[in-house]
Amino acid sequence: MKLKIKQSFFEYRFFFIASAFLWFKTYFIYKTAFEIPMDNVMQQVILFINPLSSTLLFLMFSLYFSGKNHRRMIVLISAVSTFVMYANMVFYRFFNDFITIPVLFQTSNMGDLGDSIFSLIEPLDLLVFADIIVLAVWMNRRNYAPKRASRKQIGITFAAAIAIFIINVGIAETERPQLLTRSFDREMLIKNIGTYNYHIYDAVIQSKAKAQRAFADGSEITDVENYVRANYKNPDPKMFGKAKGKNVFLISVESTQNFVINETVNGKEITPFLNDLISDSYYFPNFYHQTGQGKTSDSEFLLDNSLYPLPSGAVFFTHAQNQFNATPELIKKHGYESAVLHANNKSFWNRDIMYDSLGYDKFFSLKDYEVTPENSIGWGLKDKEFLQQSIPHIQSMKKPFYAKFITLTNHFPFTLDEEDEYIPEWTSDDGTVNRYFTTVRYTDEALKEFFESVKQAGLYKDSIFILYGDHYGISENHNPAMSQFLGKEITPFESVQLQKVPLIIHMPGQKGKVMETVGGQIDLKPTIMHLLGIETKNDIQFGTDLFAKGRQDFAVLRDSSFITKDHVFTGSVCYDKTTGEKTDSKACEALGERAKAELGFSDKIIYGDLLRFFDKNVHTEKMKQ
Ligand code: GP9
Ligand code: MN
Repeated sequence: MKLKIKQSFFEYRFFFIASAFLWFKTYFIYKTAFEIPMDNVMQQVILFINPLSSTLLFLMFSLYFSGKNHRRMIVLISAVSTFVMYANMVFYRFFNDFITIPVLFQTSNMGDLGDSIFSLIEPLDLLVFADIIVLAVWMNRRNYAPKRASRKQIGITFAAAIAIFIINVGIAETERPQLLTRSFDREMLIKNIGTYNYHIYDAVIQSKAKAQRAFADGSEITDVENYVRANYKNPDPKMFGKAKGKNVFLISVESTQNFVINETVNGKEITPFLNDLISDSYYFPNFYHQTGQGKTSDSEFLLDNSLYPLPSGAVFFTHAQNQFNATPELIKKHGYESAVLHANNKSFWNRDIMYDSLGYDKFFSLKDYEVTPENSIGWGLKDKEFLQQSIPHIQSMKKPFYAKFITLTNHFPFTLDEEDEYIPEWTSDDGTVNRYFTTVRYTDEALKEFFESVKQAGLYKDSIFILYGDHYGISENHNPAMSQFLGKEITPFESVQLQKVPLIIHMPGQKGKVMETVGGQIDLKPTIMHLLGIETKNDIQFGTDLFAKGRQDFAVLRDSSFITKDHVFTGSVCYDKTTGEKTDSKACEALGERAKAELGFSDKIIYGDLLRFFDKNVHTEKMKQ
C-alpha cells in the first residue's frame, strides 16, 4: 500500500511539481502584484491555501492522458491558468481591480485597456511564465511517459481538491459569513476563495443572469406598466418644485435605526444634532428600510431606482449590466451633475460598475481620500474625516449637483477610539448594543460638523439635505439587550417596528414638520424628484411621493412583511398596530395581495432586465388616456 502511494507520487511527479509551481506562483502574485489588505493571521492562511483546490482540480485533467499527451496537458493547463493570473495582473495595474466577465466585454473598457496595454506590460513579467518554460523543457523527455491514471487515482485527486475547497470556504465563512450568497466585494472573494474559483463563481452568476434575461420578452413589461400606472399618486402642488434647482445632499447614515432618535442612554441624548435638525425639517418617524442581503448597496438601489432589491444576493453584483432609469441619469437632463462619495474600496458591492449603469458622473472612493491608521477605525476612514475631506470634492462639482455621501463609522462591530466617545457605552451584557449608542453619537457629531462646514463653504442655502438610515444596525440576535433598553418584549411585531430608520428632509429656510405617513426607501425617488420639480408619472417605479396627499400608508419589507396605517403583517400573522396584538388576518388581506404583486413585479423587472423594453413615450401616451 505504502509502496503503491510512493509509486503513484513518483509516476505522476510532474503533476505534483506543476501543482506546487502554480500554487506558490499564484500566492506570490497575490503578494506582489495586488494590494490585498490583511487584517489577521487567519486571512494570511486563507490567502495561502486558496489557490490549491483549483490548482489540483485543473491539473487533474492531465491525469486522464498518458505519455506525451499527459505532459502536454500539464503544460497547457499551467499556461492557461498562468495567463488568467497574468491578465488579472495587467488589468489590476490599470483599473486597480480584478477582472469580472461583464467588464471584460464592455467595449469601452477594452478600448481603454487596448490603448495602454503595451505601457502596462513590463519585461520582468516574463518571470511569471518561467515555471512553464522549465516544465516544458524538463518534462519533455521521452522516457517520462506515465500511464493514464486509474479511476481511483483520479477520484482521490478530485476528492482532495474538493475537500481542500470545503475547508477553504469553511474557514473563509467564519471570517466572512455569507461570503458566497452576498458577494460583497471582488477583492474579498479573491482573498477568500482564490482567483480561479472567483472566476468560476463570476461566470456562474453572470450566466444565470444572462439566461433569465434571454427568456424574458417585451410583453411582460405591460402588466408592470398597468400596475404602476394604477398606483401613481399626484404630488402635492405645494411641495412640487419646492427645491427646484437646489443641490441635493443625500446622506446615508450607516446602520442607524429610528429608535435612537429623541432617545437617551444613561440620561444622555444619543443624537442631539439630528434631534435639533428635525425641529426645522420634515421628519418621517414611520419610514422603513427595505433592504435584503445587499445591505447598504440595496438601500442605494432602492433610493436611485424605486425598485426593490432582490430576495437573495446583492442586485449591485448580480444585475449591474441591466438597463436602469435611475435618478442620476434622469436628472442629468435637468442640468444636474451626480456623484457618490464613499471612502471605501471602489469595488465593494461592485459599486464602480453599478454606478456607471445608474448614470453617476463621478465616484469619489478610497483613493480620493487621505486615509491613515490614525484617522481610521473599524471599516475605514472615520466619518468626521470622511465628511470633511468630502467638502473639496463637492466644491469641485458643477452646480446643481446630486451627491450621495455614504458614512461608515457606525458599522458593526461599532468600535471607536476613546477620543471619539461623546457618551459612554451603555452597560448591558451585550457589548454590541452597548457600543452602538456611542458610535451613533459619534456619527451625529460628525454630521453636525459637516453641516457647519457646508455652511462655511457657502453651499448650505442652495441645497436640500436628505438624511436616511440605510438598514438596521442591531440584528435580532440582540433581542434580549434591546428588550432591556426598550422596556418591552421584542415580539415579531416589535421586530418589524425596529426596521424603521430615520428620514429627515431638511430644506434651509423652511420649517418642515413631522410627517406620520408610513413609507420606505422605495418612496425616496419620486419624493426627491417631485421636490426638484421633475415629473415621474411616466417612470416605472414602485414608490409614491411621501408628500402626496392621496398616498396610501404602506411599506413592504424585503422579507414580504408589510406595514399599513393600522396593521403590521409579518410571518403570516396580522397584527393590530395600536395594541401590537394578533388580529383577524382578513384585515391584512387586501394589502397583502398588493405587497406580493409589487415584490413580484419588481423581481421580474430585474431578472428579465425588462426596462430595456420600456419605452417611456408609449407609457406617456397611455398615461394621457
Ligand atoms: C461598505 C459599506 C458598508 O462600503 O457600504 O457595508 P454594509 O455592510 O453596511 O452593506
Ligand atoms: Mn450599511
